[in-house]
Amino acid sequence: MIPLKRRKLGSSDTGNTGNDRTKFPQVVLFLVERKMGASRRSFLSQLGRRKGFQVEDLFSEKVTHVVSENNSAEEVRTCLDLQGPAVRSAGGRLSTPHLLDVSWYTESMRAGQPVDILDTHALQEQQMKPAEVVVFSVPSYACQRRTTVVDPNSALTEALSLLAENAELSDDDGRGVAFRRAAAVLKALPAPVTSAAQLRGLPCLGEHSLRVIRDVLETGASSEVRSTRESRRFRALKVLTGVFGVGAKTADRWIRGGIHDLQQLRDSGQMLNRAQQAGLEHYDDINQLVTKAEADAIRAVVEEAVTSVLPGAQTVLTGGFRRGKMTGHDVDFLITHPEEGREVGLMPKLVSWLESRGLLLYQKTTGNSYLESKDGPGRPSSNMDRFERCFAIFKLAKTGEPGAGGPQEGEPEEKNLSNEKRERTKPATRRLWRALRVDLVVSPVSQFAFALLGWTGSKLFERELRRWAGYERGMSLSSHALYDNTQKTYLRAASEEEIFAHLGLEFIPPSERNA
Ligand code: 8GT
Ligand code: MN
Repeated sequence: MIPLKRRKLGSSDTGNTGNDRTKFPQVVLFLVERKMGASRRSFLSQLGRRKGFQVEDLFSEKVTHVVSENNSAEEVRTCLDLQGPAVRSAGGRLSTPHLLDVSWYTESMRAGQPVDILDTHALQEQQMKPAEVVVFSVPSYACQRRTTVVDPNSALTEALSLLAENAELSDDDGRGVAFRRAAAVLKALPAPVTSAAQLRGLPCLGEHSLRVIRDVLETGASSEVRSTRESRRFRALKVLTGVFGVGAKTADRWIRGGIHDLQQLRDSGQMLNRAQQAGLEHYDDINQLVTKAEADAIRAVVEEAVTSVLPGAQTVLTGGFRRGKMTGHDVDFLITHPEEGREVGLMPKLVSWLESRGLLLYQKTTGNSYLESKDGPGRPSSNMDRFERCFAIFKLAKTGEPGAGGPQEGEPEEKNLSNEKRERTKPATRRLWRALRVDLVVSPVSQFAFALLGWTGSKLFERELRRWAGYERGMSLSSHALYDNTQKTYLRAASEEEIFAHLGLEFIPPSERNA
C-alpha cells in the first residue's frame, strides 16, 4: 500500500466535527461502525479528535485510514461500497486507503501520534471463522445421563465399540470397559462432534480413545479399527463366538488349535456340548438380528404360555427391546407373580408347555440359587445373577402362528427325522420359520424391581449403576437387591423409580438407558 504522504488534506471540507486543530494532516480517519457498534465508534472518534486526529463521520475520498473491529478486509470493502457510487468511483483518489484493525488506532491513541503500520494491524483478507467451538459437557457416570437409541456420533461410537469388542474377545475387560465408556460419552452428546476441541474436559476419554476419535474426524476412518477388523484373529474370534455357547476363552483355544472358521470347526471333530451343537446348527439364524415384530410375536407366545401354566403371572419384555431398540440379538423376558412364592415351580411348567408345542429348538434351565442370607450383601463381580433362568432357542414361524414350521408343515416330525434335519438346514429364505435366542427369567415379586432394572440394560448402564452405588453411595446393587453397606441394611423397592431414589439418582426411563 502506498503511503499517502503527498495528499493535500484539509480539516474544513467535510463533516470533521469537533477537532479544532489537526496535528496529523496526512492522516484522515474513518471508523467502520459494523461490529464496533455506534456508541464505541462515537467514543473512539471523540478520543481521536481530542488527541488531534482528524476523524471523519462519513467515508469520502479523502479518507486515508479506515479502522474497523472484527471485520475482514473483504467485509470492510463491502461496507465502504455501500456508502455510495460517489465514493466507489474514487475520483481524485491517489491511492486506496489503509484498511486497519482497531489495534492500530488504540496504539496510536496511546502513543499520541499515528504509529507505524505493522503486519499485525492489517486486516485479514478473509474473516477467520470465529472460534465457534461448542464444547460439550456430560456427567461422568452413564447412569446420570440420558442416552436414547438415536446416536449422533455413530461413526465414532462404532469405531470405539469395535475396539471394545476386540478387547473383550481378547479377555482384556479393562480396556473393553474403557472403550465402552468413551463410546457411551459420545452417544450421550446432543449433536455430532466435528472437532476434537469440542471434547475438552469430557470424562472417560482416554488418550487411546481420543486418538481414534481424531483419526475418524480427520481422515474419516481409524487405521487401527480397520486393521483390527481385518485381522485374522479378530475375524476368527467373531465367527467362533457367534456360535451360541462359545465364549472368548473357548474360541481362543480353538484358534490356537488352528480353527478359524465354521468349516474348520466342523472338520476338526472337536467335541461340542449340547448348546454349541445347537448354536452351530442354527448359526445363520441366530446371527441374524431379531426385529421388534419378531420380539412381539415371541412375547405373545410367552405370555400365552405363562398365563396358561400360572394364571395371574406377569411377563415383561426386558433387554434392548424395553429400551426402545428396533433390533436385538435375542429376546429377554422377566416373569413374576404378584403373590410372593407363587412363582416357584413356574419355569419347568413353562418349558414343558413350550416344548410340547414344538416351539423350542434348544433349552437349558438353571434353578434359582439366590439366598439373601447367603449371597447378600457381597457386590456381584459380574452381571450374572442367580434367578431361575432358561436359555432357549425358539422356533418362530415367519408368518402366522409361531410353530407353524413344525410338524404342521410336512410329515410328523418324529417319523421323519432326516427330513427334519434337511428342513433345519435349508437356507433361511426357503424356510417358514427361523431360530432365535430367548432368555426367560423368573423372579420373586420382592426382587422384581431389581431384576427389571438389571435386565433392562444396557450392559454399560448396569455396570455404571453398580459403580455409582459402590463409589458414590457405599451401597451394593445387584439384580436381586440393594444393600447399604454403612447402615448394614437392605433397601427395599417396589419399582425402578424407588431404586433410583435410594441411589440418589434422577430417574432415567428405559428408553434413555441406551449407554
Ligand atoms: P441385545 O439387543 O444385543 O440383546 O442387547 P441387550 O438386550 O441389551 O443385552 P442382553 O445381553 O440381552 O442382556 C440384557 C441385560 O440383562 C443386560 O443389561 C445385562 O447386563 C443384563 N443381565 C442381568 N443378569 C444377566 C445375566 O446373568 N446374564 C446376562 N447375559 N445378562 C444379564 O441382569
Ligand atoms: Mn437382549
